[in-house]
Amino acid sequence: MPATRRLFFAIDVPENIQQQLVDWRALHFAADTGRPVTAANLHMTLAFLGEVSAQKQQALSALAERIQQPGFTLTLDDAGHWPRSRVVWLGPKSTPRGLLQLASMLRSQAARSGCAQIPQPFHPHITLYRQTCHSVRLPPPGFRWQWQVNEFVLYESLFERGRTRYRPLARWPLGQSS
Ligand code: 2AM
Repeated sequence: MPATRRLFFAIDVPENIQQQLVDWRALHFAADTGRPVTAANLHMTLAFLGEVSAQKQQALSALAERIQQPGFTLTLDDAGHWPRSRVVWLGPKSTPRGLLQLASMLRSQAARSGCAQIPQPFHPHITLYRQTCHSVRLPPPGFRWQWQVNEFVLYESLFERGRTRYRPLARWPLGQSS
């Protein structure tokens, strides 16, 4: 077992929506936009933990287990390009309160446990492309995907045979939506 693992808490994207996003992306972005994130790797990071020991992973999992938060509806109706980090993303125009609360709890638990510096503020997004070209033409508004988020996930980020893969390690349910 490795001494540390690269971990993050996230919300995953339902499989049918992963496929819809990939199909829509192929239609609306130029081929040279950047490196597309594979369908199975699409996710929304809640808290990035960085390299974490098994002991710290256990402690953070025990804290995650105790979180009692309602689920929420997530709508993806906004897109943008961050030239500095060279990513194109999808996200909500309006962030659900449940998402903000969940991310804020996980991020403060991570910070108190001495995990990697958590950037402030939280910008909920799903990365669609990495290593983007300088100028990206974004699709016209009017797109929208929506689903009910009922759980959050602890992922390990692996780099194997030249590819990044995210492996789910644990899942925790959210309560009934308020
Ligand atoms: P990104 O999609 O905006 O690049 C796994 O690497 C996930 O953790 C990705 O969603 C990535 O966000 C996020 N991540 C990676 N390194 C990070 C860092 N140093 N700070 C915050 N988030 C990071």
